[in-house]
Amino acid sequence: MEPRQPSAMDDFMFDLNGFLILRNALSPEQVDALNTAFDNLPDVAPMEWIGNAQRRDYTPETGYELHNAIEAGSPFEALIDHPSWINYVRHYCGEEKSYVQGLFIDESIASIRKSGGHHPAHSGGYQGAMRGTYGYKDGVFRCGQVNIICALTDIHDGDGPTMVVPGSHKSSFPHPGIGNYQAGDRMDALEGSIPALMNKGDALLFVDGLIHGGSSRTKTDGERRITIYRYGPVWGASRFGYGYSDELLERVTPAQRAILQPVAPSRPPHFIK
Ligand SMILES: O=C(O)CCC(=O)C(=O)O
Repeated sequence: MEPRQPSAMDDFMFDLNGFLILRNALSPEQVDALNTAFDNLPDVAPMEWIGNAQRRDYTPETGYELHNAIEAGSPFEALIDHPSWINYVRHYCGEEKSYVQGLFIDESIASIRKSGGHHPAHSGGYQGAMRGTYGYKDGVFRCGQVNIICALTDIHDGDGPTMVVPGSHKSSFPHPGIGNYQAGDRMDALEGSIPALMNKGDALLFVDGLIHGGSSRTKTDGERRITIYRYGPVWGASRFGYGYSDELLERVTPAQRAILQPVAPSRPPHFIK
């Protein structure tokens, strides 16, 4: 598959709203492979490890969140530089036309949400961390972090869609409806927010500085399944300190390795064991 390229309309809408929905980003075969991988994930307790991936739920309400999911098998590895979005994230947060151009993935998550779960509202331009900042200047994008959320199940009303407040990546004021993250404000009725409704295989791309969160999953049966990959510039570091195993780094393609480990350690020969 030829990599998709961001169009002039994509750039316009991303700048305006802070997000895009990439329809049919994953093929039906990739969706099936990821769902099979999800089926086989052991139901470990929070903070337990599965190989080099760790269950680390953001809050008790988010439900099962497996971090460093890239280490959970080949269907997750295939997402590292997926042709449906790799040129988008390079364009928006890859420090194009600079001396440090390139990408790094600092978080990769497999998320399973059951009835009642949600992810609290957070982010926004007001006092936003540089890590998630939105930037465009002198003809280049300079975002700190761009996320790709892939829907592996249909995510319609009641399924707990991710919600965003369009344009809030540039807001100069705090949203009066959001307290602090730990207070767990729900996205559901947040003024100005809209749901990102997706069919399985679609992907939501957004700058992390956009107000966002996961609305309440009101359906009582089934589960919502997504992957979340957070891309940033090559000089970024893993938020929770996860690293990649030597086996993974040796197995992936050179292009994928350049994303997982863009800056290999430089050491004099006598340091190398
Ligand atoms: O679970 C969701 O729908 C949103 C996830 C989210 O807000 C995040 O990972 O920052």
